[in-house]
Amino acid sequence: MRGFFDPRQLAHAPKREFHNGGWTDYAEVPARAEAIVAALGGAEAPTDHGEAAILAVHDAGYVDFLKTAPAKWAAAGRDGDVVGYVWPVVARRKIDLTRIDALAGRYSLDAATPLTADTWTAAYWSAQSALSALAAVQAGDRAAFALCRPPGHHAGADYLGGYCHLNTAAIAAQAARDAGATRVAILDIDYHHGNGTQDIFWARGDVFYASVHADPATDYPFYWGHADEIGEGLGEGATLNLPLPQETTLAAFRAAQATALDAIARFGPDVLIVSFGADTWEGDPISHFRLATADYAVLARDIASAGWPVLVVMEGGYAIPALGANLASFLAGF
Ligand code: SP5
Ligand code: ZN
Repeated sequence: MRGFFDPRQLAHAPKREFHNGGWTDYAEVPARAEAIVAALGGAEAPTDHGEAAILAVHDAGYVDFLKTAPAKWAAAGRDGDVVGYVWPVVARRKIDLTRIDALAGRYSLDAATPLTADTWTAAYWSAQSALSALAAVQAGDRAAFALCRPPGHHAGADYLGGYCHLNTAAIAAQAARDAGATRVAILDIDYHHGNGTQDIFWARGDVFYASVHADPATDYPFYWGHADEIGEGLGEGATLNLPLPQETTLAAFRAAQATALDAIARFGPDVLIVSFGADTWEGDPISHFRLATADYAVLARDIASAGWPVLVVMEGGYAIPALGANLASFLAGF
């Protein structure tokens, strides 16, 4: 299977994230991608498909923020990475924001996803890796892999969060639609619910979003991913959430994924995009499921047996010594 990755995706390296009331080392480190590239024995450089496919999903003001916030932060005399500390939760007003702190709150979901001067470039090439892998599938490959790092599924049209800036799965889904696919399905099997992807396609019936994830009652992102979230308007019934308890093992995860695949089969996609996270692994440092390395091949075979063309985009997974083997197991299942 072809795999895509650009070394410029490594440049994004925030120092720390805010978690449990204090600053801690940033978990979404460049070494994650290096471990995966090593396990794959290399990856192809993506083609530059340009910014239009990104702007087909993301708000122009948000994209401008990603590009310019680090310089504004430095101009305000700040050291370190850009991070918000005030969020416009109540009675949001449509007003022009200029202060960097106002922008950082307006365009973010959490304080765990700082921006550096290199974030835009890394996120841009992460999106290009997704678009290049999509092109491989459009050219006839049955499956292709995009080593998207930074990841994407927590990022909405106009906000970052959960280590994500550009929603690579959503960008690929929209690009597939714009290239003529009538129906696109996204299966999200990262440990965390993909709130950004759900949000982007919430009111649309042409992109089906199904997610198997840790119950938001106990896990990030807390506010989204409950079973009663099914979409709205034209999108009613095109969102499917299958939350599972901490300590879940293969049997229950596989059954939930089968439920998702049945729903996707009823939807009838032209192409399937899999948001794959290896943070469901039993030894993941920030997560609490109990999948074993060999389990990923089982899950992948279940997906592949449905027969749709598949684009796999990388999301989370933080146990670096096991990351390459977990990803290799999953891809081998195809
Ligand atoms: C793409 C993805 O998997 N994002 C996950 C975001 C989860 N954020 C909440 C948990 C953060 C825990 N961070 C601990 C860092 C220890 N140094
Ligand atoms: Zn995750």
